[in-house]
Amino acid sequence: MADSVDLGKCFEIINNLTTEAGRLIARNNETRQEFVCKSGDIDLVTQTDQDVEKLIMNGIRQHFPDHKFIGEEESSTGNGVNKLTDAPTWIIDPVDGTMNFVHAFPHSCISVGLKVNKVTEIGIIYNPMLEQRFTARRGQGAYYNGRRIQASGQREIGKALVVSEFGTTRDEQKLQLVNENFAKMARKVHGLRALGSAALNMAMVALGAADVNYEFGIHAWDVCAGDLIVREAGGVVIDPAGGEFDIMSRRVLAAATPELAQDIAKELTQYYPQPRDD
Ligand code: LIP
Repeated sequence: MADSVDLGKCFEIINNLTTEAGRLIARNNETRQEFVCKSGDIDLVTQTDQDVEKLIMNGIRQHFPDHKFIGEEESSTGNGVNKLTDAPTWIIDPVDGTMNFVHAFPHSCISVGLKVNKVTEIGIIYNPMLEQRFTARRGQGAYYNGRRIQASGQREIGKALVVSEFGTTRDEQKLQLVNENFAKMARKVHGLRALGSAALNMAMVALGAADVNYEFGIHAWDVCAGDLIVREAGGVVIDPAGGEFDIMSRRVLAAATPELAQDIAKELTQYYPQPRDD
């Protein structure tokens, strides 16, 4: 089916839509934003999240009426996460890093991936406040504002800059896990950062700025674009226990090299978030 999808046109359209939606996000990021809570008191949604998701979905529908969607905000209402099929499916996080956005901290992004036959063909991560656009098409490399990028090549855990997150839940068991892993990492790695956007964390691995990103509790829309962008930049994306990455598992580990990915996997205390995205 990939042959019957005009991926060049898809790429052009999503680039344009993210630019348009990015203007809205950047304008609204100038002041702190009102929000409502979703699954808990630190899982937030704003009017902008909803407006951007609609803008992107409607824009895609105009050109590709048969395409399907898995959108963060649509998934949190009604029927939950749509099932991933072989049909061309856009996986969308309209504002990844909503907590940052609510606080006018200029580090959030739009993250969009396109899957055809369940294979990711296009990935875009765009922070409109800082004009950072990460893009990839399968087999064609990864780019930062149009410049080809490469993961760092770092193999040594002791020299690795690691990014991870506290996540969007105060569940006691999850918080203990996060803190346990942070403590383990702090003893072993070069540096540890938590910047508040799962998608931008992956983009930093692709850029060669960070060497590792792991997180338990992410969703498909947080990592779909990042998975492709990291791999196209020569990095690896695996399950945090060391096996194959499963986009619906709510678990991710991205790294500059396979050796580093496996070393980090061995260190991590594992956590299997429920429910999965499928
Ligand atoms: C969130 C990320 C956050 C991460 C969460 C979640 P949202 O996305 O930005 O950094 O820890 O797992 O993915 O809710 O802001 O789109």
